[in-house]
Amino acid sequence: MTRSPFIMSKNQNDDDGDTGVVVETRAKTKRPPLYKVLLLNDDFTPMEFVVHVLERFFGMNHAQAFELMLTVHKKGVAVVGVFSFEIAETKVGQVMDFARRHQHPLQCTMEKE
Ligand code: TYC
Repeated sequence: MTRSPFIMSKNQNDDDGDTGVVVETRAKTKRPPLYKVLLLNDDFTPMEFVVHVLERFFGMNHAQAFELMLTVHKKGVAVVGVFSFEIAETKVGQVMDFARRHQHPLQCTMEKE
């Protein structure tokens, strides 16, 4: 008798060595880690310079940039964006380089989220 996938006779027990459990597998595609870019307060960098940095490198409008600058000024530090490692590293480098060229002590760092 043929082993129909639909009809199993009394004598057929489907004893093909497996347990008949269907295991659904999903490819494990891990999302890449994200990094927070942080801006630190200091007593010397002019407020308008920080606002300009946030507009120029983080795509904020003037109102958003001013508000976030004030948050850093009052709280000491704030997250200004969350990016992949490469983008975060680039942003930090751009800010640090821009601040250094203008002789301001502004500090920008990144940390894994
Ligand atoms: N505290 C600075 C001042 O009073 C302004 C400032 C804000 C500096 C944010 C750095 O990340 C900073 N001029």
